[in-house]
Formats: sequence, structure tokens, C-alpha cells
Amino acid sequence: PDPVPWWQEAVFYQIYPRSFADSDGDGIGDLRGIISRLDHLADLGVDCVWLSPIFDSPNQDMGYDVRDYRAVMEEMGTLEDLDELIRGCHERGMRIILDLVVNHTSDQHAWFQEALLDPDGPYGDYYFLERGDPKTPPNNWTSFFSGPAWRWFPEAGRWALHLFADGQMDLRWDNPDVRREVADIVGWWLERGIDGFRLDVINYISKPEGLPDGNAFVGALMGFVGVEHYFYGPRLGEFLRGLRRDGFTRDRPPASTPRRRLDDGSLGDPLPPDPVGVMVGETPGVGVQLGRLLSGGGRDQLDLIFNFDVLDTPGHTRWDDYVYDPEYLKRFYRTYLSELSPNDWIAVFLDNHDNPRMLSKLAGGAERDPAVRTAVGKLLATVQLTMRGTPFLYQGQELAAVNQGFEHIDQLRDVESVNRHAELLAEGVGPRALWRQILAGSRDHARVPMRWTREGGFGDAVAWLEGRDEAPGFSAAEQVPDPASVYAWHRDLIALRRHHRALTLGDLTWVRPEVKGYLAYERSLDGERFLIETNLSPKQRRRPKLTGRIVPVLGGPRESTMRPWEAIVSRID
Ligand code: TEU
Repeated sequence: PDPVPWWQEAVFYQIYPRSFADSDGDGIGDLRGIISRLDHLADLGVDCVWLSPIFDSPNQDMGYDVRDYRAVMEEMGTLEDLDELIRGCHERGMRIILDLVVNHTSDQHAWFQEALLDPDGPYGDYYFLERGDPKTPPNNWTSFFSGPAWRWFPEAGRWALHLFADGQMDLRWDNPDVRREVADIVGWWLERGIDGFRLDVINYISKPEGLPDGNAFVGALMGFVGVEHYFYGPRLGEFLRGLRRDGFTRDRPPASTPRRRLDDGSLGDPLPPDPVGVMVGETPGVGVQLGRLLSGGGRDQLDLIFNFDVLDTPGHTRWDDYVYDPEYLKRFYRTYLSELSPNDWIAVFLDNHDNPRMLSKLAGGAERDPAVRTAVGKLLATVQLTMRGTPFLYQGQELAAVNQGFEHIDQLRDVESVNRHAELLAEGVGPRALWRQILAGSRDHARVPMRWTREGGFGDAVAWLEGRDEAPGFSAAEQVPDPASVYAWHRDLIALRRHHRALTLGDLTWVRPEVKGYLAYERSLDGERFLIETNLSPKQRRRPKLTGRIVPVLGGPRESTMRPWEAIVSRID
């Protein structure tokens, strides 16, 4: 096929820098820690690293509250460290994207501080600063992190909008000065050598004139009041096209372009720099069809978006203490892919820093058995790395990371969990029901330190958030050398993708979809055919008979029965 954008064949790997590796012993992960672990990523074979925010921040929301977009958070290092990290990725044939949080800034950002000093001045118009009665917020919108979405600033005599924590102040994108500032930030970083951005809640940036009240019924349904007004606002397409044109379309210095990784794993010459940095949109609440409008080919808006509907079985949210229905995993991808046109391309993710671990959601506690943990870890890797789309691995998935046995709210750090706990406590929810809900949904499950060695290996100090999974056999030191490990399965699958475009760009045909508990599909291109089979159940089952000479290349042998949670990748000759 004709050349496709690099990000259609790439495997992305999300790092949560605060919990990846701590080089200076302060208990907080940092850039030099990541630099020391780049060979782990190169060995795994990932093509692009995405760093959750590393910019200067008071860390009310762990970096998703930016105080200075052109400075590195001092706990994480310096701009020079970041330059070295960028070079380190490119020298290993990997690209690197950062996390751009521009729906809002920290209340400590200079722009907001200026706005408070002079609400009628130029910076006042960077935010939603509304006059009004100190006892009555301008509308009924609620925050994703509990409470109203408005905070009263007596010194300015104004309400300020914050869809998230009360220190995350929404920017007014209707203001062309805001759009210019953001485009300049994007350009400044692309010229520093990064390859693009993941864009935080980027579908929320266009709010309707007048900020109308949210519908109470919809609010009750969604759990948050007002979302219907801003999850796909009136000028979103215009703002995204403008950001792509004015910010992302930049030349990058040739020195910083990544080098081509050759089949034998060695590195070739530098890749041609892309005319446009990749734009990966985090778009909560956007369904398949609106997602196509945002990321469809030729629409000059985003390149990829995250569709969150895969994360929870319908009728559940992550706060329910429930076991994920594996059949839904099959239904989700069959539905999603069936609604796309050849012009569309999807991101395939199962874990991130905002959600409990999919492995634990699927295994429902059975992952305490290392054989189940290994099988489910391999099954999820198989689906994610052979599905038609761009896979986004989240740190730890390659080590079969699981949810944590937190026992008390004091062990959690996430502003969302802490606020929700206080809110539910105030509402009189009983302690047991309250803790079950927080334990089910807390984002901290996925934010504990990476397990580099049997004893931990994150760093010398007590970590900012303590992991509680000490099951033997699932640290990198134990997984990497073991050919039967979940890590080896990820690495071998990624290598297989690299050598066979049928697994990245090939067509996808469902195989025996009517068979319950059996998720199977064929990936084919130019006569090369692969068969992917998974047993979506904790029980042994019969394997459907298929025609053709089927030769397992990963897993197997291919017998007439399938082991619990078994995954097999075969070639069809
Ligand atoms: O997440 C937005 C988002 O979709 C989730 O936070 C979700 O809305 C929330 O958990 C309620 O269910 C992005 C970042 O990924 C997240 O870490 C930040 O906290 C948030 O935006 C604000 O920047």
C-alpha cells in the first residue's frame, strides 16, 4: 500500500513520569529516571513514547494543572534533561510526544494571576470570569472532581469556571489571544524536537455563548451537570483546524528527527521530518460518529482520538465494584470498526493513568493466581496489538500490572478520589459502601510506581504513592529474561507487527463471531494472512474447527480445546 502516516503503524507507550523511575531519591519519578530506562522501551520495541505532563505545576492534579508551559516541573528535572530525553528517544528509533493540557491552566499560572489583579484587563478575557452574587454561581454546571464547577474569587469579585479541580481554571478559547498563545506553545515545543502531543480533554475547549444551565435529567444520567453543552461545543472544529494550521504545522530541526529502525533491530538514517506533529485527542464522551468528525482523514483536525466506551461494560462506571463482561470487549470492537469508513483510523487502548487496570477488571480478583494473571495479561496484549488501529500501551501492562490492595483513603493521592470520598462521606454514604466505590474506581491503581526489581527498584526513597502489589514474578527483572512472560509476549507481538504489515494495515475479518466466549479474527494484506484467537473466559472450551493450514506463531500448539483465557496468533498458509 502507499506510504501511510507513521502513527498508523506505530506502537505508543504512555509513561506516567511521576511513577516511572526516580533518579534522585525524592520519591517522585523524574526525567533522568526515564532516560535510565529508555533501553527497556527500545527492547520492548515501542515506536513512540507519550509522557503525561512534565511542565511546571503545583500538582493539584499531578501535572494536569500547568503553571508554566515552557518550564519543566522542578521535581522532574530541567529543560536540558528533557532535551537529552528527546535525543535519547530519537537515537533509539523512537519518537516522543508530550501531554498538552490547554482546556485549562493552573490558578497559579501567570495569566490567571494577572486576570485576578485586573479582571477587566486583557488576561481577564483568557478565562471565564463572571460577575455575580457570591452566593449564586453563574450556572448549575458541576465539576468532574466533585462540587460546583465555579469558584468565587472575592479579591476580583468574580466567579471563575473550573470543569476539573478548583485550581484548574478553564481557558476561554473564543478569545483569539488564547488560541494564539496555545499555537505558540505547540510551535515552541515542536521546534525543540518533539513529535506531537496528546491533547487533554481537547473536545471540551468550545463552550456555548451564555454558558446555559445543564439539563438536570442529562446531568443525573451523566453524573455531571452541563456536559452536553461542552463535550462537542459549537466552534470545536474551527478551533482544532486553527490549532493544526497555526501550531502543529511546523518544520522540526533535522537533528532531532528519529532514526529508522531496521528489521535486524539496528538503526538506519534519520527519518524524513513530518510536516505536521501528530495530534492525539483525549475526547471523553465523544462517541463513534462524533469521533469520526474529529479524527477522520482529510478533516484537518485530530489524527487519533481515544473512545472511552471500551473501558466499562454498559450500565457500569468504574466506580461500580463489578466484573467486566469479556463478551463486551468483542462487541465493542465489532461495533466500533463496523461504523467506520476506510478513511478512519482508531486508537486502541485498555489502560491509562485515569482508570483501574483492565487485567483486574476482567479477571475480577482471580489474577491473584499468577497463571490467570499471566494468561489475561497476554490475552489483552494480543487483542490490543493485533486489533486494526494504533495501540497505546500504558506503563506496566507489559508486566501484567494489576489493581492495588489499598485499604484506606490516606493511602490515596488523587484529587478525584480524595474529593469524591469527602463528597460521599458528607452525603452520608456508609463507610463500607463508600470504600468499595473508591477502591473500585480510584485512578491511583494505575499510578503506583513501576516494579523494576523484585524489591521494587523505583528509587531509594518512600514513593509519593506506595504500590501494594508484591506478587513474585511480575517485576521487570523477573519478566524480561523469561521467554514465557507477559513481557516477552508483548515484545514478540510488537516484533511480529514490525515485520508483517498484515497485522498493522491489513484488513480485519471476524472469524466465527457467533461463537460465545471466542474472539477471533483474521488480519490479511497482499495474500499474507494471520489468525488471532482468544478464549474470552476463565473456563476451558472447545476451539471451533477452521479450514486452511493454520500454523501457530505465538502461543499454541493449536489444540481442539482452548485453555482459560488462552490467546494464539497463527499464520494461515
Ligand atoms: O482526563 C479527563 C477525563 O476524561 C477523566 O479525568 C474523567 O473525566 C474523570 O476521571 C471523571 O470520570 C484528563 C486527564 O487524563 C486527567 O488525568 C485529568 O485529571 C483531567 O483531564 C483534567 O486535566
